[in-house]
Amino acid sequence: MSPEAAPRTREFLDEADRWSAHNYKPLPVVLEKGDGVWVWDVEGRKYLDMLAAYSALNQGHRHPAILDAAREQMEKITLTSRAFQNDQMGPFLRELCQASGFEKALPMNTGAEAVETAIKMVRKWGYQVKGVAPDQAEIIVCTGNFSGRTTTIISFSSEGQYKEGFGPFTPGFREVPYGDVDAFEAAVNENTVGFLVEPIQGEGGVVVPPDGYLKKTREICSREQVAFMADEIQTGLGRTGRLFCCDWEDVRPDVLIVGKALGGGVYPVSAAIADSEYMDVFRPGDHGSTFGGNPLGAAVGRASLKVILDEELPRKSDELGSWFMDELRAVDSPHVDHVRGKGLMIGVVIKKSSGPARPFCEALMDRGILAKETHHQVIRFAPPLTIGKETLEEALSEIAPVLRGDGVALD
Ligand code: IF1
Repeated sequence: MSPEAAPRTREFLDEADRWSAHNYKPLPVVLEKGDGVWVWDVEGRKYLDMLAAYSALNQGHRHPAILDAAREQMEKITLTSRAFQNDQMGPFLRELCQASGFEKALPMNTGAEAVETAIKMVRKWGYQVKGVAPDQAEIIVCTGNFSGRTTTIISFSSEGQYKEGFGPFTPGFREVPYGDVDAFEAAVNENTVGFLVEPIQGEGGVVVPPDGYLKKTREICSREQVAFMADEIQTGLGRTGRLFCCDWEDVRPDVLIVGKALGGGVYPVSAAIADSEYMDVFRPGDHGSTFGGNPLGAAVGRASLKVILDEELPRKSDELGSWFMDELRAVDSPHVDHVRGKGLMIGVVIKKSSGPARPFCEALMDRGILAKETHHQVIRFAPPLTIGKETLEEALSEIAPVLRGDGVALD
């Protein structure tokens, strides 16, 4: 029950509590409308969305160009399955490959499906091209990784809760500390086919690796014939101030994995992107998905990518993010340990002595700011990249007192 909530909110909270699995602990706010960077709850209260659905809303809520593309496509055809071709998938994949600089893409729906696609592709490449012995392929992953919730993906999670009760696990993954080049180099062996890495760890707590980490591990991958697999599902498509986070170190992955904002907050769209050397291991019937490459998702994907490029969202993220992080660092707070991130992918780390980040998020909600904690101590700020500086300035006037403890139920 939610006794303290307003009547309509309480009604919705209780209904969801009764009928939904309890696989989340969401903030007690029930949203019914979104527009740009703003959302409204069922009480008519307005909030600034500083989470953007974990970077699936880089273009903001209900971007008109993306909605128009969805409406137009819905008047024509929405789903064909891959048993037949459609007139949207080819153009979508061409535009996606041209924007990212790769030869081919395999369209899927959720991020996890694109990660699974990349894992299967690189394993098969390892056997057919690199010559690894059958079923011996290893993919190196990092402590603190998050790449989705499927059984294979949580098999290499370092977070106990994500694995607990879900075994037995998929073998063939080797974990190394994130950011440690020597540990990565030492883990490479003749069976290593891939290195799956987030250029910045999102769920891990907005963890930025040391400068040069991506470049040095990329060089080792090239030397050792290991596929560099960048999970840019959260960091990609402008979030960190470049089109892709790997661009910060001029690193070109062998496999680029995208999702979230590729669907513009309207429809699940993801893809694994690579050159033919990798992509051509797939033969008809090897892999697929009922909805992957569907015309509605492809039309939405085209519009979503176009908005990111036409509105220069990577540049805006870089400029606004730098300014916003400086402002957050300037807040004199006894509770903030440090601020980290790139572009508008920002984490404010709360000192352990001040308790978890959750009460700060609850106090922010009371002031009309929706943000989410990650890994207990980190408040994640990741608004739509369409946000204006004035809006962020207004937000700061609410965020600063909360960071100083105003209205926060400290332990
Ligand atoms: C949840 C986290 C974020 C991702 C990266 C792949 C995926 C994700 C880097 C899988 C998805 C989502 C999943 C969602 C909450 C959210 C999340 F807190 F779980 F970890 F963003 F940080 N790679 N992240 O961040 O994509 O299959 O979900 O489309 O599962 O709770 P998906």
